[in-house]
Amino acid sequence: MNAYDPKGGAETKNLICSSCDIQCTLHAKVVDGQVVKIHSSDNPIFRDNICMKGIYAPKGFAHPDRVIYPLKRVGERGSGEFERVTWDEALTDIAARLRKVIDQYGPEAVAVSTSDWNTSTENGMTRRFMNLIGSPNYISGVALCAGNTAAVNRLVYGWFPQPDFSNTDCIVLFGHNPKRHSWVPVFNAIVGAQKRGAKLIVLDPRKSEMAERADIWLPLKPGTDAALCFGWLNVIINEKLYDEDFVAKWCVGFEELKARVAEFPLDRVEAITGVPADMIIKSARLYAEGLSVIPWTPITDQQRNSTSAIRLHCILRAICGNLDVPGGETLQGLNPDIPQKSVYEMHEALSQAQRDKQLGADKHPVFTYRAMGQLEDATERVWGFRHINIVNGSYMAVPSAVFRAMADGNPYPVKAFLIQGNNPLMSYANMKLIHRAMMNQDLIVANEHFITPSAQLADYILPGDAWTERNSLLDGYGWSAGNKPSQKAMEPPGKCRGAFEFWRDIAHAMGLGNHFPWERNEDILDERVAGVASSFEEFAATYDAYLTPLQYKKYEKVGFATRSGKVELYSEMLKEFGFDPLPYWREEPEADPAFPLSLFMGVREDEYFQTGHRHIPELRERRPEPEMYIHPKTAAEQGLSEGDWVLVETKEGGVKLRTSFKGNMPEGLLRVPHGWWKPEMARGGTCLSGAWDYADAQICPDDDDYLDREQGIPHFKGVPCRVTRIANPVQVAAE
Ligand SMILES: Nc1nc2c(c(=O)[nH]1)N[C@H]1C(S)=C(S)[C@@H](COP(=O)(O)OP(=O)(O)OC[C@H]3O[C@@H](n4cnc5c(=O)[nH]c(N)nc54)[C@H](O)[C@@H]3O)O[C@H]1N2
Ligand SMILES: Nc1nc2c(c(=O)[nH]1)N[C@H]1C(S)=C(S)[C@@H](COP(=O)(O)OP(=O)(O)OC[C@H]3O[C@@H](n4cnc5c(=O)[nH]c(N)nc54)[C@H](O)[C@@H]3O)O[C@H]1N2
Ligand code: SF4
Ligand SMILES: [Mo]
Repeated sequence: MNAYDPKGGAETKNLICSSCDIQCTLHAKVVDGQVVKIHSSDNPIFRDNICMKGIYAPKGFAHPDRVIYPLKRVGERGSGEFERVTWDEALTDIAARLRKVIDQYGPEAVAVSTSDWNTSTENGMTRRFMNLIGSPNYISGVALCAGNTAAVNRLVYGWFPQPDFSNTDCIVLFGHNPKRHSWVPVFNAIVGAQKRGAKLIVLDPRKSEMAERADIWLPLKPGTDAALCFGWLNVIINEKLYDEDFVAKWCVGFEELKARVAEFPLDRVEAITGVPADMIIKSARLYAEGLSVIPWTPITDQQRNSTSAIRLHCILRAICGNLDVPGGETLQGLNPDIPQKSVYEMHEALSQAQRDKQLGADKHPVFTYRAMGQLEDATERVWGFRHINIVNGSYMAVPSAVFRAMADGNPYPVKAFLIQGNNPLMSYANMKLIHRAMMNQDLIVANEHFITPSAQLADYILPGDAWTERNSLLDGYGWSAGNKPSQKAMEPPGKCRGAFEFWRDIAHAMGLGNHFPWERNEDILDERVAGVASSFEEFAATYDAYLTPLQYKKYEKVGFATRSGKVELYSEMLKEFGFDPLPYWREEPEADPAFPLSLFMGVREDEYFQTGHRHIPELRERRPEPEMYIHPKTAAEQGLSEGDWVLVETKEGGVKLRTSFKGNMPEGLLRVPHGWWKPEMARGGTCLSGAWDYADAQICPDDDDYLDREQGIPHFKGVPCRVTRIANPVQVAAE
């Protein structure tokens, strides 16, 4: 390969980074068919949006451990040993084994787990395949992230809104803490808004980077966000700071809400959250004073009170007049010119009988077909299409229910598990259960870049292409109406193929090829942009982003996409499902003296995205080990010194971490990082490349006390725990 010559000989391509899920527009310098450098876009809108994960991405893609040929398991499941096979051999066997599972147990015995990045590149083919075979059992990491938030927002006002950072007066971050190397575009948008004079309110138990920048920091106890919202509503309703006209015309259930809010006098809220009443009053007034935004946050989609907390955010937005106005939060709907990927998902092909089998929907219906199906008439009326799937978070099965069915066959067996670029063993709660579930499968296929702990349990590992190696069209997760093209900058190595090809090829091998008529990924992309360009190539050469002007207050013409056509402060649908129709506060389970401390899973690592990237030396040397953050005083009480290795245990299990003193942590609270394993450690067996030592999923409980009632997603914020000093863990090296 030639050295990179900045003066000439290089080609520049416009790409969207998928090394995390925020989709920065970047440039790639290509020399002799290889990406030699990633740098920021010269478009002034995107110029500052880049982080170290994007910059080092080509190093990761060129890593010698990358899987570039299809691999087939040899030896026992979980031995971690594989041999090279051809795509044809793999696909023929996979199709035959899927057929066998379907014949024996029914199509619902096939489950799929995917992830955030994948939504940007598969053009709806994942759900299309599942709907055509007849399986409703799709799960995704987004069930613990923006996906479930999107579904709850749809219940309240029919869409998942986007904050208008450019025009707002006030930004409220419920824990959410974007940084210079974490969700950079959001960080830059907030910093830009502050420069313009917008105020910032941060709610965080820890004095985070964003809390440092805030006008008001509310140091609430972990897991108490919903209670804090009740405090704000109390002030806003009592002081009549809400938009009375909007509430009268466009909301149902205000009187009932008012009665519920009256159950939360500020002394009660102060007792639950630990935030002084005068701070609650001051911040509530600031929120209600002008136009304000509550950007999406993962903090409230990972709590036992998630559904209530997310609904309370929605209610605050609605009654304070922030919905679908400039400076508030916009309900963008579909782009009128470019069909989004939901259109390709073919949810209409799945029969009601198969929808009814979706795992977990009986107990926790909110993001499943059971609840989302009830919005279809309204969705069609308002948005012109029935089966909208925002952030891939609608029509999902409940992950813990799927793993139980995989492990124990209850209520019916799930025996084949297709994984697309997700590390499911480590990306949900209760890793022991997930491990048991995976060990009980007849077929596991992992479409991956690396032999992750999950892939180590697979029958086949099929090599995926990377974002520098494919053309794709990103439609803002179907959440915003903008579309961004990403140009292929180089050929994938070895036999790597894209997510589209993965589903297309499995579908063809199973005789479903007539529903997958596109020969190449680019054929679908051409089709999608046909309304605005003669080909995807032309589209990508013309637009950095394709946007149409936003229209505000669309509800005045078409209403909201809910059953009542209004904002549902009170939900008849939830009542019919047997839940409280209003948001409520659910107390923590009784304290157990064996677990005197508390922890939360979170604070993303700047260097890595979720469970990925630990193999890139330039990033790993910056953060070699998983770190438990602890206040020095709590550490002293526990007899710990900086750098000590500890076992942090919940009632579910233990995880090994290195102690790191942080003065900005509250006393008694520990931070556990998400997603640690060590690619350099031994594969398979009882090591699974360190997943059994370091992965947080081992200590995340998923019993009823720790699952949100309406959605069944786990509680990560404020889990009782204890900490014990241990010897430095032994690192079993890979051969
Ligand atoms: N226990 C626990 N679970 C969690 C969380 C937590 O904090 N704790 N966080 C939750 C949150 S917020 C989220 S967003 C989800 C995230 O869940 P995911 O989005 O699944 O994220 P990752 O763990 O990064 O797994 C992605 C996998 O895809 C592979 N990959 C990356 N790019 C490509 C590609 O282009 N092609 C192919 N074929 N593979 C690719 C990577 O190697 C990696 O193994 O996890 C959720 N789950
Ligand atoms: N570099 C990098 N960037 C990333 C990611 C990554 O893995 N690496 N992941 C991306 C993804 S998928 C996501 S979801 C986001 C997540 O990123 P963020 O939204 O920033 O979430 P976290 O970093 O987990 O935690 C943010 C803050 O929540 C606080 N917190 C903990 N418990 C509570 C609580 O109960 N209530 C409140 N109000 N605050 C609490 C923590 O102290 C912390 O300061 O980051 C994205 N950006
Ligand atoms: S923040 Fe970093 S990793 Fe995420 S999309 Fe932007 S450049 Fe890529
Ligand atoms: Mo996330």
